[in-house]
Amino acid sequence: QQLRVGLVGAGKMGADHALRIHERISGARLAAVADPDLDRAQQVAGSSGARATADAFEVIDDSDVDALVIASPGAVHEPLLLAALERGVPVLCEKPLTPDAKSSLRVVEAEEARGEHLLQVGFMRRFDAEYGELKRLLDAGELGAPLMLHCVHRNAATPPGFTSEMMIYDSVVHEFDTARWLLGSEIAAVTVRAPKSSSAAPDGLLDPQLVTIETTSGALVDVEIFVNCGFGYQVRCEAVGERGTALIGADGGPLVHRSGNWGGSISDDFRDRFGAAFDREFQRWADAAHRGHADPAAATAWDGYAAAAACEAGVQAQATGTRAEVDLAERPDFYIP
Ligand code: ISE
Repeated sequence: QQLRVGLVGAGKMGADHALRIHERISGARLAAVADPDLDRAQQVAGSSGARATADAFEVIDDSDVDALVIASPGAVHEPLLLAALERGVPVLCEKPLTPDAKSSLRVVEAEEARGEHLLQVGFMRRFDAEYGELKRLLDAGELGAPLMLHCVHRNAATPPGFTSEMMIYDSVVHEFDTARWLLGSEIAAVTVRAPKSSSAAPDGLLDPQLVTIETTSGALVDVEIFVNCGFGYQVRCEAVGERGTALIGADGGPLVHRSGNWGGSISDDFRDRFGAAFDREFQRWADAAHRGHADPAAATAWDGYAAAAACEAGVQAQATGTRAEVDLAERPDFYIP
């Protein structure tokens, strides 16, 4: 019996995930697609045989749907997630869980009240082979106690309307999650500074920025976020421990010599750089959803909430130019692994 997946949101990520389910994930098929733009929903449903509708709740309440992928904009996630929890189906929700900490906490509380782990947040880096190896090195103590992470997060260019705040809550949100996950610690405070902006950045965008993250374990994380770097999509992380360091995201792949040049190539966007991670995330999610719950390796609703709280501190630090502390609720036992 194949897992019948309902997809809510048929934009860039939704379309990519539909293709992934259709072509690469075993044991799952696309059963229904919702998007307020019905044409887009129909296009994404395409040849998969899935039904298309403009109404997300029609898909969420559909008894022929066993599990949901939510890939609509974060601003509309809360009511969708609450309805999915009410129905009791497993959900893979693209980041962010919701756009702010308060609404994320309401989702956390609703899941806890239901008493089942049904939600997971699409922080795909947790499924990347190199991030996985770095996590293993840190957990095994092979680098000694972790002291710092040096992170680089670059995009070739921004879509229209991308703001300085989005560089924190849409981009650096990944580093908030990976820092918490790699270091096994919550985020205590955030500081944001910026050099003069690149002349390639759209008017008014503070690009690049330098974000410093303090964890409750006493580690420091620096993040260069540069979203109009021009040359491609690049994500690096170097962990510094008491006895060693490890770097991931260094350039790899074939070294090509051609027409007076040597070198390699670079991904142009995250769907390429993290394609294998998304595939792994989805396959594991589908396997767990068959058993009626979220994948225990994935980011939970609590992780989504903690990332949202860190983003709020980050946006505040950016606006004020001073250090902002993260205001975090107490973690319920339900979310302690
Ligand atoms: C985008 O939403 C992502 O999640 C990408 O991984 C990130 O690199 C980009 O900056 C975000 O806008």
